[in-house]
Amino acid sequence: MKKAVILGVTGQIGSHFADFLLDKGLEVYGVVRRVSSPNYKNIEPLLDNPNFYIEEGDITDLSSLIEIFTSVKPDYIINQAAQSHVGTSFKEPLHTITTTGLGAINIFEAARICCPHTRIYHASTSELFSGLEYPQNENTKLEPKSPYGIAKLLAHEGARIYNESYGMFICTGICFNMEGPRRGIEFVTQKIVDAVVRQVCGEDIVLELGNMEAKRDWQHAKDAVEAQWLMLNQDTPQTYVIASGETHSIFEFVNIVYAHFGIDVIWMEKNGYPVGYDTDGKVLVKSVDKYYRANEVNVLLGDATKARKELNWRPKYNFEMLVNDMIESKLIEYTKGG
Ligand code: G4F
Repeated sequence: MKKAVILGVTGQIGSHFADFLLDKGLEVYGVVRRVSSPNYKNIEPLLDNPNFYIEEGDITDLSSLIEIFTSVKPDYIINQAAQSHVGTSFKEPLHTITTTGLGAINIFEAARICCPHTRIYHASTSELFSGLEYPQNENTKLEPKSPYGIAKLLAHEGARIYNESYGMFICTGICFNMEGPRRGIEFVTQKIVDAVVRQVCGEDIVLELGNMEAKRDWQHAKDAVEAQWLMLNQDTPQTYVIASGETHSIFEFVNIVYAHFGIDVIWMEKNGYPVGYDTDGKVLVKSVDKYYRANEVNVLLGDATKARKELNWRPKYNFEMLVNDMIESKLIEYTKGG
């Protein structure tokens, strides 16, 4: 039985990866950081699976990684662990660089010491790009605009250097935004879906957002995981852009979610910020200063031609299916028990 260690197993992508590998018949070791209130929501159904094991460790602690890799002897290491919120990275730059950047180097270093032949997947990101030129592919200039982007650039280049210097197998996915029902509420798609469903269920709240003009290439998390697995099983470690090839603004996303419930949003400007009203003049959504970032990647639009050709990767979800999946899951969550 092949074994995989997943760093960041409790997060959206880590938990989907665990499901995927268990379905493929692998033994999965999920690494979990010790915290006083653990959040196992995404992996709850796996806790009774005889092929799923929890290991306590932290990517910022090299010795914990060495211990895990030495005892498990994994065939695959999947790195999905990070401080992954771009907005937070402006407030906590050093923490972000330590976890997201140096944490990845710790993983490569621990693997070099304990299991240099293990295949590693490293989660890179479209936040490496400036967003000034698009569509973006593997040859687009890397020019991050946030502390998160710098941290990911360190890790991205680290992967290349460990491959070149030690002949390791670290493949890298430059993944564009990955969404779905397990997406954390602090990310914009889930924040929008959550608020709109609450409003539709009768809660008297206003959805507060930041910059609604930014455009993102949103894809389903499950599709991205499939591409990541295909990369891990190539002959050589490569870098691939993984994206849907469509881009939509935050405005569009908001309008589509309301439209799902037959609600037309009427947009106006108040004190220089957009405000969205329903047809009775009630405020549904507004843009507020506190959610704007110090710097922003304005347009992300990925060109995944290389992945489509070399990995024969074909996403199963289009944009509409992704939005519907998120709305339907949220409706089930909020209407359970009335
Ligand atoms: O959902 P977001 O926070 O995702 P962002 O910043 O694009 O980053 C995500 O995708 C990256 C890949 O491209 C990952 F590397 C990263 O880890 C993460 O998963 O924000 C999307 C957009 C931004 O332009 C942001 O400024 O939405 C805008 N936005 C507007 N109002 C907001 C809000 N974002 C958040 N989180 N919350 C708001 O209220």
